[in-house]
Amino acid sequence: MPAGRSRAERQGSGAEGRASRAVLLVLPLVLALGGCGSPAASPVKAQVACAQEKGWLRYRCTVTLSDRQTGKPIEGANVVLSADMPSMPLVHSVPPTPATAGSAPGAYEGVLQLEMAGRWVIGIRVTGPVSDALTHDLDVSTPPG
Ligand SMILES: [Cu+2]
Repeated sequence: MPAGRSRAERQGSGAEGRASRAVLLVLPLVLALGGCGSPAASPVKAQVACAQEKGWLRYRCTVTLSDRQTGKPIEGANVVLSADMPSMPLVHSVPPTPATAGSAPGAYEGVLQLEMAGRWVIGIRVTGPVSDALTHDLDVSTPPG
């Protein structure tokens, strides 16, 4: 009997160990999804601002690209914006939109027609003098009225 009890106790602590390992695995994923970013090694730094346009769920996103090392604006890049909802895989199909050069050096703008309120992830694909793929989270609220 004492042997049986000690085996049960070991099983119990094993289950706890597995649970805490699962939490540790999930945490970096959650952190990676939060905010705006790219891998630390990325050569490109991107500032992204999306503002609602006239028309429901239309957003103008301005991406300002600079060299992470020198801080200089990246001009003459090809920038394509895309949008997807991570919570609804394969449900939406917002067409990728080429962004055009904005007024400030290194700025690129494109308009995305989203399809519903909720958390969207804006994809920013950069090619040209540098290549990179970045993302930016955009929370779209239900319009008033
Ligand atoms: Cu959706």
